[in-house]
Amino acid sequence: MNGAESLVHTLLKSGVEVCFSNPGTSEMHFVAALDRIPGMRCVLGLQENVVTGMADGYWRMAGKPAVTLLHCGPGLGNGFANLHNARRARSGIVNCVGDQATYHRPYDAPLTADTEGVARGVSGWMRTARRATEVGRDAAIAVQAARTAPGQVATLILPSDTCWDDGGVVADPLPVPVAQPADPLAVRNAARILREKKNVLILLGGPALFEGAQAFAWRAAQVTGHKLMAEGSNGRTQRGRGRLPLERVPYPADQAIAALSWVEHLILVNARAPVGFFAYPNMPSIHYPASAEVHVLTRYEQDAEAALRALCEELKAPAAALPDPGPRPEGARGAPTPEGLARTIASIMPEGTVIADESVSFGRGFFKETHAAAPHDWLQICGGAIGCGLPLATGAAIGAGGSRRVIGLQADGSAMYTLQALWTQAREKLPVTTILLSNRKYQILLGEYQNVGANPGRTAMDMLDLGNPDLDWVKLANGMGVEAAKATTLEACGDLLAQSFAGSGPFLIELAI
Ligand SMILES: Cc1ncc(C[n+]2csc(CCOP(=O)(O)OP(=O)(O)O)c2C)c(N)n1
Repeated sequence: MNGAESLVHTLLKSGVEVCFSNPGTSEMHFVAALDRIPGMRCVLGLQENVVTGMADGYWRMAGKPAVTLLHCGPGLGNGFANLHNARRARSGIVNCVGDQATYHRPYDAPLTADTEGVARGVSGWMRTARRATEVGRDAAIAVQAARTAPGQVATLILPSDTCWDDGGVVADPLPVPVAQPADPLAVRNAARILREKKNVLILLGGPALFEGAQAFAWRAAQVTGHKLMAEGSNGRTQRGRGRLPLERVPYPADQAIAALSWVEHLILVNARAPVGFFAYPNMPSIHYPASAEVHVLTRYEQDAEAALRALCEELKAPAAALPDPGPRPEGARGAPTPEGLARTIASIMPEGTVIADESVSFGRGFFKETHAAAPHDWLQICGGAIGCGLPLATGAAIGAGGSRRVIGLQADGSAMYTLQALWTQAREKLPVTTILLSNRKYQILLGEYQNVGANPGRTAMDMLDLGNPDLDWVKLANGMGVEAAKATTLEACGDLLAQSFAGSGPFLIELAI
């Protein structure tokens, strides 16, 4: 058995079933091993940032890692932005990068690069395999690292001779470390703050946004009369009927500061105290009042639901029915508005829909209008590196088992970074409906430009406008094997959504906004 075969056997034995790949010469033995050993679903991405984004989406829905197959430092570099987004979403990925053979590295051949240096910026765990006999062991440790709560990018760099040399040994799966229980002192402290103080905000992030944890958070908030909110960007929020109608910390700095201005105590549950995405002149970096006290109920690696349950016990909080979000919205008509589009989606999306949201500036009104939709999952871009949405939707469709409809809410500028993901959707026949929000601008940056008091002139406009030539998304999608149509009204968009739900494969709606 060679190293590559021991790698594949070990990954399979450790429960890794999907490989998102974009291979090169140094990975040919890995590819050959995948060909010989049955059991791994291999999904090709036509650019590495598609591969890494798919692996992120897969984890968010499957709750277990996929393996990537990337080519050398430059391939890893291409996949960096979506590994960054995955790191911010706290997604687990076994990130395998083939590299120059150990003895070839000193010759400084063209594809030789500082692969470890690139990996360091996004990896919670990293190792370069040294010899074939150790690759199985290294792979088992990588899976364990990827699955260690809350989840992390575990990069295993594989010099090609560690894959082709004989002597591979299959390693047994290592135990998955469970999320740590909350500190009882932190639970008692949170209970005391909630009982004794006023103007307390419980801020939820990570798995605290799953259904079970939400119910306990609601009980604790209800019995003490305090408020709950979600972080601004979240990996996966369970929403819709039967879940909490949570609002998120707004993205624009002024709105976030206003929304949090009343807070005197902030209790964090797998969340971070809100700070600005960016600094702005004369704006504070932190978005909650500087005088507010910050308390940690759980850190990222701790069990949010267990902590919130313990908090309810400490508070003797009785069971409480979740607030009624009202009737399911009706579809809207006419020119697209954020609220109207959200209502249209909410009116028809099936139970179990997964939303992959990279809607950027158009999406800010979506959340409020979808609380009364059928139960669904909402995935956001967490690291701000645009080009996440299409791959995320693709990986999520696979991670969700292939039968749940995924709706991509996709801004056009961001889509252009990783549009190759559409090809993978077509090849894998995935149930993904992309609503391509075509404003032919970098609208958010136009807003930022105007915020500094300037009006964009010709040169600025050339950097913020996507027209001239206009992108034709129907042709782009068709060219990659995805059915597509244009819509200019919400009723047309609703009809196309319904049509796509009736099919089993991908569909793209170019919605002029
Ligand atoms: C990797 C990366 N490159 C560049 C940016 C800077 N950036 C932020 S938003 C944006 C434009 C987004 O345009 P679009 O996706 O069309 O959304 P819109 O602003 O029109 O809503 C750019 C270029 C970024 N955030 N990440």
